[in-house]
Amino acid sequence: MNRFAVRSIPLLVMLSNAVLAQDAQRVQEITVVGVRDTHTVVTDDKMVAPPDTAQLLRKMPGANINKNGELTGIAQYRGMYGDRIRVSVNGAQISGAGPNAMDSPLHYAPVAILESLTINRGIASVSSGQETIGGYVQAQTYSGEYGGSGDFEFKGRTYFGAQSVNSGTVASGFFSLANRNHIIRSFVMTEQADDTEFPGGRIIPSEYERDRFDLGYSFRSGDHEFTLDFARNNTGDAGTASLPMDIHSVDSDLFRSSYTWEGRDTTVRAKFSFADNEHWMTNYHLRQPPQDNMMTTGAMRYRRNWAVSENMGFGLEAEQFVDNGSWKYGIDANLTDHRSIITNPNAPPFYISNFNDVNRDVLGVYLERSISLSDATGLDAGVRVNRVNMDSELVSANLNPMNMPSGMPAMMNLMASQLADRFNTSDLDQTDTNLDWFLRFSIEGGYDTTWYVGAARKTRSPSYQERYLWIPLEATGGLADGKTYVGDPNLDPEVSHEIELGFDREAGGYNIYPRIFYREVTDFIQGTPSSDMLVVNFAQMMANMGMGLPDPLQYNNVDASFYGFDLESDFALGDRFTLRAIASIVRGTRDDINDNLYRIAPDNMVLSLDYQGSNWVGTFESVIYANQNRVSQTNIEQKTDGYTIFNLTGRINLSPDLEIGVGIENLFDKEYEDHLAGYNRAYNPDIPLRYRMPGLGRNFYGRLMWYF
Ligand SMILES: [Cu+2]
Repeated sequence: MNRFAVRSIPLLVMLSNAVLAQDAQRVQEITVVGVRDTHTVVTDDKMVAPPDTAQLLRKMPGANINKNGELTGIAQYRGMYGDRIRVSVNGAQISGAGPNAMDSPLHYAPVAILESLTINRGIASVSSGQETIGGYVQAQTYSGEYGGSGDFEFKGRTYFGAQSVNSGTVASGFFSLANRNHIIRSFVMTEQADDTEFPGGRIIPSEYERDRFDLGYSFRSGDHEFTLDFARNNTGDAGTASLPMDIHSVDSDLFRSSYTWEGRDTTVRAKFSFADNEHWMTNYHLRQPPQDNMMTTGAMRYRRNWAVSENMGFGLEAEQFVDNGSWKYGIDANLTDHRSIITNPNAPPFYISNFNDVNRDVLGVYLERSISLSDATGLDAGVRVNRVNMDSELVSANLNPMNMPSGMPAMMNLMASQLADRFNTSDLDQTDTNLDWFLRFSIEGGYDTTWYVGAARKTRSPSYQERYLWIPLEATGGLADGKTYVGDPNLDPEVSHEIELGFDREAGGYNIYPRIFYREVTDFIQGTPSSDMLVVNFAQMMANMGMGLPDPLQYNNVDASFYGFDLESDFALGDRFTLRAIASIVRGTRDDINDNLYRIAPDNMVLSLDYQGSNWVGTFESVIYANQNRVSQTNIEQKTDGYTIFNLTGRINLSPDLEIGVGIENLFDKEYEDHLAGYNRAYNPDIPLRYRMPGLGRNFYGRLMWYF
């Protein structure tokens, strides 16, 4: 019996007791016919080598990761990524401090504290989040369990991990003191690694260090439950070689609280969260600093960036159970504030007020219905209205720190002040009212098959970078295409219309869950070549000095479509062997011109064979990526070749409380390019500048989990 099975039994008993106890007083919740609409990975059941939770997405149907560093994974789903994917960490939405998403939301749910990661397959309900245009990902961290009696019991889990590819280690402990009414919990973690190896050398810089501390409390009594949690994240030096700078620090305080009341036929959920993130990054402390060239000294091109964000989130929802299903009514708010200032430590008067107190406040209201139309048919439907208000304070810069009367710095400073004047007099205060809806219909069709059809309209207002980037820079939420961009406060929200079809076939030992989808996005926000002479000339001068590429892009509303297919399936081969397959295919194209969209995952498949021993589990896995020739000319994207790598893992339970796991990733040390990892931007003798980033080399890793 594996560890999970051993641990599940008391949980199941507890659950069924709870259900029995509730039956007496609660209205029977009926099960509405539907297909399986989520895919969850439970960390305890899955060997994971990297520290970044986003890596788990690579093995989920339709999902992938845009990797800009070892701790900087940006979720991709069915061709959309970044702010188009709603990521929640314990129900809270976190908008990181980094204008290039160095601290993307999953940065705040490290693998060592992660309990599970869930991706919504296909169309997300409107209650799952405010802007779910591209999908919905949920990270849940350990929170402990209530005890069975009034006596307090001390419990916990330690998690130690190590890997060879970067000499990375992680040590963590989760501790709880709980009885039937209270849980007091805490978590500590420290992790660090050197630069990562690939078959041709090392990725410089890719080292990292991160510490984390959590403290939480839950209280339940009768129908009421209340929770309070605080987390402190301290990320230190962490290389992001696909971006123009590296992380020097990310210091964050995260606070969240929730209240749930389960009445006779109504459940009320309230939640509140607050995050305060501060971030430093530079282009000189982890990578080779700028060197002297014909136009300027290296010292004049040192850059350091201070960026902060504050988020506040609030949600109130009532779910009402009725004879044929349920109703949900809710309101929610997410208020974010960002600031970013770029300086040069060698020339203190130099500064660029990159984002000055930009606000993005979203207020939403929704109504959702789950209804059992008959014994064999079910319908979920919902509608949401979001009001998005955005604004920015006035901006400025000093690009002439020596106060030269003429020459390049004086000229660029003049152009920067013209750009700032133009931005400051434009209509910075913007309000959008966005309407979302969705329908999901399921019908049981015999032969162990449930058919499914879904449709949705989803919207997204522009990000703060897309609206308020006023001077050509690479502050793009982590696009990492090497292009400089400028924003436009007058951008319109994106509107996506999507249909999805599929079925679930669950026939004993053989289960398959395929989906096809098609979506059209009007006013899709994409960088297009700038024709603004001031912007173009400024970027050209920067390029002449050795800073970035010429020909900047301007965020614009265009038309795009996405379509594809994904599936998951499993097949039992006798009692002990299971074959599993996950496949993902997506296309993303521009509809206004003949071009592909940028950074779309290549077609890929994960095939694995599990063996269930008496006290151990083994998995042999092949990960197959096709080449990606459908690249974006607009984003000067480079093609990549396909590849296959093999992985091997094993977990053994030495006792019910002790598990040891070992694994080898990239068994044959295959050298390959990771299409979604961008291009090298730091000096490296092993990888030329602006060449594709390699995938990781052979990696031996292990973990030890001890429950007490
Ligand atoms: Cu950053």
